[in-house]
Amino acid sequence: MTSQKTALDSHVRPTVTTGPISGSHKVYLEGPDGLRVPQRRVELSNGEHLDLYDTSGPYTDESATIDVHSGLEPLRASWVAEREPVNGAVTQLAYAKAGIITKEMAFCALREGVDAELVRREVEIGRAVIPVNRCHPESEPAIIGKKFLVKINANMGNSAVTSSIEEEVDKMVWAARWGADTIMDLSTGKRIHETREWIMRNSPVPVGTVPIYQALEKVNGDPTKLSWEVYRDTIVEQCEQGVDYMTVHAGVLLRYVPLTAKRVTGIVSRGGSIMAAWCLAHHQENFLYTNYDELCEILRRYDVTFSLGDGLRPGSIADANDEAQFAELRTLGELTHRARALDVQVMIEGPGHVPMHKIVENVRLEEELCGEAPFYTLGPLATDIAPAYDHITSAIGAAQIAWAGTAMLCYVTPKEHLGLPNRDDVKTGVITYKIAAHSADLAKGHPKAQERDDALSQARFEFRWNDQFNLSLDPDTARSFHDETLPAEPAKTAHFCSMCGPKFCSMKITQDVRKYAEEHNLTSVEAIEAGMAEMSEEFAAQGRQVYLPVVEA
Ligand code: IRN
Ligand code: FE2
Repeated sequence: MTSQKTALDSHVRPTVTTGPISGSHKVYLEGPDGLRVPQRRVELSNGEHLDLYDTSGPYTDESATIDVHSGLEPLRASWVAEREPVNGAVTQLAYAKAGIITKEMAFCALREGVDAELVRREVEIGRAVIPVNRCHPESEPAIIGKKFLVKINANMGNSAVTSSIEEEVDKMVWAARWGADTIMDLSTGKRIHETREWIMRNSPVPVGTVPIYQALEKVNGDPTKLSWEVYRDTIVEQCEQGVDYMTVHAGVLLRYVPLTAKRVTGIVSRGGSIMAAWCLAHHQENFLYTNYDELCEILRRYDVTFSLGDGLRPGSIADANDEAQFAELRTLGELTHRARALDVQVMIEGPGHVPMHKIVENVRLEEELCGEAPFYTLGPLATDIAPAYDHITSAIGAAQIAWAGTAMLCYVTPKEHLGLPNRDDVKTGVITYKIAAHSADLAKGHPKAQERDDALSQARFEFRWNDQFNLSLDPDTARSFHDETLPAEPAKTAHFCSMCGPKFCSMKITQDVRKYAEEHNLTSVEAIEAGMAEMSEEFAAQGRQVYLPVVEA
């Protein structure tokens, strides 16, 4: 398994965004064995600072030289090279089972602020995965599991009708900058291999793909022409390039396809519909299912993580939690246990479109059937009625499903159901999903999550406007909204904003109450009472009139 890297074409000239995010700079948390975990330090105007989990890679490090034509430094190359296999396997799962804490595990532990033994243990029992293909040494390891910070994935990739390699590389760097923990290259158009090579060599985050898309391209888009051989060659090609996790729709069994006949939206998964078409045309069992052991063997050699696809996920509120969906989930459970026995890491993909009252059942069933393998869901959209706002309809479901135990959320952009997302849509999708993920982290009581809320709230209360912007998920937009009405520099310390103006700012009034209390040696409640007594005396002195008499002109 010698990875022969295709040289990156010099005719392709992507421009990627570099430089720190406003108000912050890169620092490294030093760990044992020379481990350096990147963090983003937000410097505050009161002399304090806050260090944040950072997915942006070297692009936000001012001291790093970025050359997209040679790609990122292969950080993990020596970690991979110096490691002996255990029981013939080189996967994080095999090492975890053998009681070994790998550098990747130690890195994740430092990154999450938890004990390395917890990381090892969660990987061992399959409740967490670390998607790190040996051929993607440029990546900074991240752990996906319910005991850790909720992760988000950003999809990108060209289609037959739109986008170029330049745009997709730019989107990848852009998504990582705003907080995408992984990205998926879902290219289906021209130059799929080359686009992926560019993304792999420059991506600091794990990269996922859906290999059936490229396999279909190889048979000129006719699903009935697909075969295990074409698929197998595609998988090997992608493993060699360094893809860290792969969506595999092996649970779409022939006998489940009729269960979708009466659905409002049938089969909405691209991969699911391709496999269903193949099964029906040949009247044979899904070749991903019948060749599953060999598939496991291949993924195991590279430590590629399975993302078992939800080919029969509901595509509408009407179809949520139906027989087809749960039949497939049961098969995914069987496949999870088979992969784990072969030391291959597994995540499970989930819906889709689900109304709020049916969300928790999805998590409960997934955990029961799939031995708590990390759940990775696409939203779900909590309602179907808002195309153009589906980042929001889906973030409502995403926050809830993450709170219930989903480990990673696949973002949905405002273009969902309408078109290919552009760079602005990518940012909107990422920020929206950071909100959902972080809200779940808070609700789950993650020890570090609330630090950021508290720091931001404190800054807001103390009218440290720049600190408030810099602590936010999107400092640039927060600042520009503020500056729309109060652009002058003194407004950055003013004790009000243009929403309520100086007289009606509740925070200013609270501060005045506290100040009055302090000056008069009262508690705040007494201060309010005392202040009211003063006011009522004034009122009485004015003759107790609520409305002032109209002065005739
Ligand atoms: C995530 C959870 N369920 C589906 N997804 C993502 O949907 C999957 O990871 C991939 O990025 C995308 C398209 O999958 P289909 O439509 O081929 O199933
Ligand atoms: Fe949909």
